[in-house]
Amino acid sequence: MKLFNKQTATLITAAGLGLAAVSSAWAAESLQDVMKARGLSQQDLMAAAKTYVPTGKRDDFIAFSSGGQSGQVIVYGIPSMRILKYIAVFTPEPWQGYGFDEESKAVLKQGQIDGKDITWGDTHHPAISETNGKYDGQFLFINDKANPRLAVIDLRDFETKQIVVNPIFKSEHGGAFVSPNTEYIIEAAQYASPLANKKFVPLERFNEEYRGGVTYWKFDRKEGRIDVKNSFSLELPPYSQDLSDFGKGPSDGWSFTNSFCTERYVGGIEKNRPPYEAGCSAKDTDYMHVINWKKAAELVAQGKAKKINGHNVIMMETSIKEGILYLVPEPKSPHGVDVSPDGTHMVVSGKLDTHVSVYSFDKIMAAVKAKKFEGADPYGIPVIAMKDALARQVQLGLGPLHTQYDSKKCVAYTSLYVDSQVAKWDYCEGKVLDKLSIHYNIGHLNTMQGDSMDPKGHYLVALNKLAIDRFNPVGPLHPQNHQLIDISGDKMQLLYDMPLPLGEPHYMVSIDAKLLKPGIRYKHGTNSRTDKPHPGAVRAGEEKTVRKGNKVEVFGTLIRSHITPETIEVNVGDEVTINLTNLERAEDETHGFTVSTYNVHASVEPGKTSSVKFKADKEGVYPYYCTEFCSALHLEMQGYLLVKPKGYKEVKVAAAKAVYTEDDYKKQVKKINDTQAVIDSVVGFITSHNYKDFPDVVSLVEDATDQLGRMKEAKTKHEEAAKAKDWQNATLWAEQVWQYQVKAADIGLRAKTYLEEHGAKKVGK
Ligand code: K7E
Ligand code: CUA
Repeated sequence: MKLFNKQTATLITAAGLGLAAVSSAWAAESLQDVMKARGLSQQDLMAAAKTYVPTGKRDDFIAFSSGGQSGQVIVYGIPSMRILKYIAVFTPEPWQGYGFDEESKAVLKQGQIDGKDITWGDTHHPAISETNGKYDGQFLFINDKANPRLAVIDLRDFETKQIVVNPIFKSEHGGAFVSPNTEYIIEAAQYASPLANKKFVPLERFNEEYRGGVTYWKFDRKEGRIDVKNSFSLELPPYSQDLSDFGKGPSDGWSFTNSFCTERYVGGIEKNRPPYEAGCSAKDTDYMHVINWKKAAELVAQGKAKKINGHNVIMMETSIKEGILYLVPEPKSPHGVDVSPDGTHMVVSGKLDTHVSVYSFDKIMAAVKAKKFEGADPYGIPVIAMKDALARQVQLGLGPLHTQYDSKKCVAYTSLYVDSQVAKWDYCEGKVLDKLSIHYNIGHLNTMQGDSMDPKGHYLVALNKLAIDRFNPVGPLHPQNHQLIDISGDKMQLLYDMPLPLGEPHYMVSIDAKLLKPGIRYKHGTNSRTDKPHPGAVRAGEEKTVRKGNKVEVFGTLIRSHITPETIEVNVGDEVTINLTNLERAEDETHGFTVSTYNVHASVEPGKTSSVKFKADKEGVYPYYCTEFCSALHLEMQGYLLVKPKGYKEVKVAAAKAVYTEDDYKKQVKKINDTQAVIDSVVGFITSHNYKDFPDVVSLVEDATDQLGRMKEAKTKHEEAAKAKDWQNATLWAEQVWQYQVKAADIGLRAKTYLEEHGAKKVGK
């Protein structure tokens, strides 16, 4: 092949040559040399081998970690611990256009509280949707503790689709956790407050008027959205409801929420009272709430709920009368309540106790059935005696917090915050199997799919609170430390430290990568935040600008390497909306869009339509451009917004002088012919193979055909101009033909490489 010019040459090199030099240099060193030079032990090497994912290969599991105060979700691969994405949830995220385009602003707006924007979140617990208690890879949910909200993320495109605000809480912690068929997503209050919260209530009225609760958000799987109207809550005492979990298998229909500060202590060092910490841990026990949520849902359907702030709330009185709410004592300041994969046991840790308590669902149900209670709490909720609910208690160490399960029967892992250890133990026999020190104070931990009915074992990630001296120092604020641990053998083995520089990730969930099937493009003209056709979408050739009064609406398109329209002319004071549809079909052909100084940005993936809106409040010249390096001519993907002053009169400007000659034109034509030869050879390769068996290649071929289709008009124009000896226009239109060719060749080469790498077969004519 002989083309050509710089761009195509670069494409061809990238497509396959130029690797030979690297591989020979690699072979000259021995493994021993590297170990010596880098001071690595055999064990280090083993750990590296267990985590290294070679170039081009993928991870076995995908982790969704809470991004803590960043209000985002971090997606990374296991075992490589490579970060793949930050999903924007409660906080604006410029790359994805989140909070900078109109579609995502509408999602963030759903999260307003009392009419105020809240542009951050304290995310704690992500949850993957389940079918029959097993992960189905369809949706992800995450809570915001600070401003009681819950978000829905669709795993078809990893985008946040909905934010709901809790109508009766002022904080929430025990969410998100899903019921075995994702009928409901649970959210439990943390810090009690008056439910209606319409008026001031003094702390002295805490016991009487402050309340906790749990909310069951109804999830409409078909719509992929929370059904706010059919959601409900249970009013609970002003204990600090903490974490929750849903029953499954035999315990399906029930949910469990632990609590602390059942002392109902309200602090007040200002009034010379002992501080919160002292008052909130004075008693030896707190309460686990045991709730029959299926029956609660029926009560709501029967109209037995009260409306508070327009939301269904089952009051304590009703819950007690109908027998859907019970309490079980749990050791001092508990944390975490984790239902075993078979649904038979609930494990609660005592932060200030060295034990974990394993409760038996059967025993609790037997006590409920026999109405065997040791008494009632101050609100009249029946209390089941600890001994009538406990299967066993196991001494694990200091500061147990959270528990996860292995694929091996009866094996659980519990984080020990104070000891900075992970304890592996048998919850059926009640014995410790192994302990591993980690760095440093561990909060949550996660085993692969370890909170579903189908745990996979293999790895455990310790989500550590403090990194202290583990990484290169970056100032007083340190990253968080996620440590990867091999749990496939009898002894746990520490494999890898990953610094996470994005808020304090409390909890993380992980899923077998095979269960995720995200799309690579949208149906033409989709609003990705509503999953519906975007009213601003147009097809190629339909682009237009519409003015109504002082409102200007642009209906444009994006395709390598062109923004249509190329100029937008408005008058100062106009309200401008720019809708852009990405016409590409090829995988990963995203275009970005911004207009200088108007604080707008959109990330427009293939098929998506996004819009940005602003007031053109100052006359002047504002370049707009594509922000994503999308092709060799990405920098040329540009245009101008021209904001004209009031009363501006068009002035005649002399046309630019011709600079191109007949010679230039002839050179262009030669270049076109040479390039066409390359395109023909690539097309020959593709069509002589079974490319139709590869949907990704079919998309690329469609894109290339698009580009070549656009060539015809430019070709006619350069030929006509040449006939008229207008060498200026002839040369420029010929250049445009070549531009289309280059783009088609770029796409064609990508298709060819794909076919070669995926073992496409030759087909007979
Ligand atoms: Cu233990 Cu919010 Cu789940 Cu933090 S919580 S660790
Ligand atoms: Cu499109 Cu850069």
